[in-house]
Amino acid sequence: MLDLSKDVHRRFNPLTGEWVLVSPHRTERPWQGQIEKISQETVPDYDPDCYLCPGNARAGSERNPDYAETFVFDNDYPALLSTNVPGCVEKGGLLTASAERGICRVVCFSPRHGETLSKMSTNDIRRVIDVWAQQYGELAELPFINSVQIFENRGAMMGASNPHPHCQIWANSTVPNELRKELSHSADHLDRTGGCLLCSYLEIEEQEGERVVCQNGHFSAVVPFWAVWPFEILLLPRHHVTDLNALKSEWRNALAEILREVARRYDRLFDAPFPYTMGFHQRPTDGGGHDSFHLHAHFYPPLLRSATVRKFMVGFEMLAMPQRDITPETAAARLREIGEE
Ligand code: H2U
Ligand code: ZN
Repeated sequence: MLDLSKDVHRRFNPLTGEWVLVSPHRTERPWQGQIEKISQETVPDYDPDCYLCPGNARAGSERNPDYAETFVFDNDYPALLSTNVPGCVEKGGLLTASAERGICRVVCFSPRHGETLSKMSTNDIRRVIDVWAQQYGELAELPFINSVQIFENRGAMMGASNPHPHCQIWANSTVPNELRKELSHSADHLDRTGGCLLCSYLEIEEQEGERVVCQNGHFSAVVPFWAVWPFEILLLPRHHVTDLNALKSEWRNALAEILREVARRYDRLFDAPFPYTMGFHQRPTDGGGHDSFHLHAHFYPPLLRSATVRKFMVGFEMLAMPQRDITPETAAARLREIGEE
C-alpha cells in the first residue's frame, strides 16, 4: 500500500492535467542556500514617496485623489492596450502570433499605506470584494474583453513594487493559459461525470478533512491534494458560483472573513509578513456561458520552512515537473493548528 505520508509519489492536478512529485522523506535536508531578508520595519500609514497613497503623484502627470476607502485607476504602465489593432502572423504552421487587446488596472485596498489583508477589518475587505465584483462586471460588458484576472503580489519576494495594499486587474481579449487549462479540464470532467469538478473535489476534501485549513458557512480553504508550493491554498465557495459578481451579499461577507483568516494564518506561520501571489479564477467573459466554471482563488506563497528560506522552482522543476518535500497534509495541519489570533 502506498503511504502518502512517507513514500515518494506523484499527484495529479485534475484542474491542469499536470503532475507534482512528492518526496516526504526529504523534509529534514539541510539548507545552505540563499537566505532571504525579511523586512520587519513597521510600515507607516502614509508615505510621501508612495505612488499609491492618497494625494500623491504617480508616474507621468497623474495625481491620486484624496480617496478614503478604495481607489481604482488605469495602470500607467499597462501590459495590455485597449487601442491595439487586430492582426496575426503565421509561418509554416509553427510561428504563430496574434495581436492582443486588453486593459490593466490597479486597485488600492485602503488609503492607509501600512494596511494588509491580514490587518484590515472584514468590513474594509468586503468593500474591496465589492470593487473586484464591480470591476469584473464592468470589464465583462466590454465586447473585446473575454477574461478578467484579478491578482495580488504581496511582498518584495513576489515582485510587489510597493507595500501599499493593492492588487492588479489584467483583462484580456483571450483566455490566458492557466484559466484555459482549468476550463478545458473542468469541461472534460463535466462531460465524463455530469458534475462540476470543484464541487465534487470539495466534497471529498470536506469528508477527509486533513487538508482543510479553515472554513465558514460559504467558503473553504484547503491545501489542495496536488499543491506545488509548500503552503499553497485553494479557496473555494462551498456552493457552485461562477464569478465574484455573482456572489450575494452574505457570501461576500463570508469571503471577506476567510480572506482575512487565511492572510492572518499565513502571517502567523513564520511570524512575519507572508509573501504570496494570490488571484481569482472566474468564468471567462467571452459570452460562452461557462456555467460549469467554479469560482476560486489560488494562493501561491514561495516560502519553504521559515520566513527566510524560499522554494526555488529550478532544475528538475523547470525541466521536468514540480516537486515538493513537506506533504500537503502536513502543511494544512500546520496552517490549521497555528490558529488565527
Ligand atoms: P505590483 O506591486 O504588483 O507591481 O503593482 C503595481 C502596479 O502599479 C504596476 O503594474 C503600476 C505598475 O505598472 N504603477 C502605476 O500604474 N503608476 C505608477 O505611478 C507606478 C506603478
Ligand atoms: Zn502608500
